[in-house]
Amino acid sequence: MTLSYADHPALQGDFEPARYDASLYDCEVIGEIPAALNGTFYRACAEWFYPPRYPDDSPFAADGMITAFRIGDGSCDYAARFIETPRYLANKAARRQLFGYYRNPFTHEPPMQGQYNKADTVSNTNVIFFAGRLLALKEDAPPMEIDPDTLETKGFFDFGGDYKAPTFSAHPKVDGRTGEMITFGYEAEGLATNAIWIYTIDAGGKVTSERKLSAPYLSMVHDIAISQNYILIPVYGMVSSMERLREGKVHWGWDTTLPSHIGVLPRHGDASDIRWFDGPAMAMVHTFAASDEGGVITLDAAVSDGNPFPFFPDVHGKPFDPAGARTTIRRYVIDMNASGGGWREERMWQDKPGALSRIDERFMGHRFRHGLLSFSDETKPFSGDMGSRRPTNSLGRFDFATGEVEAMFAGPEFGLQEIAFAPRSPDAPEADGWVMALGTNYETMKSELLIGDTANLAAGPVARVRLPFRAPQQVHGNWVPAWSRGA
Ligand code: V55
Ligand code: FE
Repeated sequence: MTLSYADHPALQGDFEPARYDASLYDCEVIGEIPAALNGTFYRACAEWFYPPRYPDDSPFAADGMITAFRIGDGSCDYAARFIETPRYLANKAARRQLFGYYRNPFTHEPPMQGQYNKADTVSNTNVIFFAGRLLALKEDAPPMEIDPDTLETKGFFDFGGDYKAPTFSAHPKVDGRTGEMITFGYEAEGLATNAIWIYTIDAGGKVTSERKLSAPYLSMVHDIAISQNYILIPVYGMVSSMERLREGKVHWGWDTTLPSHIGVLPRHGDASDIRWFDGPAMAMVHTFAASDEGGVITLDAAVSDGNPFPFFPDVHGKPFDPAGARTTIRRYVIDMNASGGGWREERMWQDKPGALSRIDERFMGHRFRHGLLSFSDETKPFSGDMGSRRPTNSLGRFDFATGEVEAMFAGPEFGLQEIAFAPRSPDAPEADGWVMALGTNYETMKSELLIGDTANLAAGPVARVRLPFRAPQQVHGNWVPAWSRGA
């Protein structure tokens, strides 16, 4: 049996699989890690332990890994570990990839054929610390609990059986003041169903409500937003059906002909209180956050007009359009007092593509002013080679009130992953603290964690934590302050 990645053009260079667990005490640091920075930067990563069964499969089906940068007293220790999902363990036992296309159980090798949810999830999308537990998330299955210290896999977690949906979003929202989680599962009544089940879970981990919705049509619901009074649910033309799954296709296809929708559910209302607003085709894969006042909701998000994912083909056979995939920051204004069912769209920051959008999460569900993002500043030099692609090279703090951005350029050798934000103290002003992101140094092809201070982003990184190898590819990650773990 051969095991090789050579036939997989997408798994070369920076994307060559990092197949190892790792543990590294006291990393090399250039500059100085701020003495007051105390906590752990957890990253959820996607790495093919065995190559995909189909070379054109989506990277979303790569195995989940968790990495941890533990920072305190100016030092940093590093650890990385594969998540032991049932799929990862079955593949290891068979010494090959038993599973077919992303979220298509009809394409799995017998005896895995037809098995999905807990059987074929890769738990690779996000990692959060909530109610005393570290949870790795993937939107096609329940959370996977991970030991926050050893990174060992503990198993699926369903909040004592009170979380009933078979799926759980990778982007739950936690109210920055109350600590309440608003989360959901979609395809909640089985594969290719348009059921979305919304849950609230209190800060102690107790499920406090369940609401069952039907979307206008089945689409990827990767992220939602919460404001003070509402839950916002975007639905857009990333579609699926049992028919396409039976035909042996990758789960999602893009359909430009469909209108998009935003569902508005009162945070404390019933499922029947949902109102669906409609607009032209767009893809709102990720949101920054939302806020409302006097019944007028503003929802800020990085949005594209067309298909953002080249590996999810157009259902009408149109070729992939890179221009349509470009995300820009937009504000959606929804007036709950108006009788109409539309929204007003304002385009806010148009010249910097690839924005990975976050806010200071202490302000989630409340009035906020700043976005925090990784982006590609195409005016800056790049000393590496990515072919026609341009690297994500900057971390920014965007001011929604003025439209201004302050930015930290990582340096010409770096390609960055998603930003994480560490508040300076529990009650520091909004977006005041440190930003960080993992980067590949294209001169060494090794990874570095770059840390900047929001007080002077233009000065560049204050510390570079250098790993003697390339770390796995991040999807999403979060800074978990020591104070939030009661440490
Ligand atoms: C996304 C990512 C996923 C997934 C579904 O970025 C949507 C969107 C990394 O996995 O499974
Ligand atoms: Fe995401």
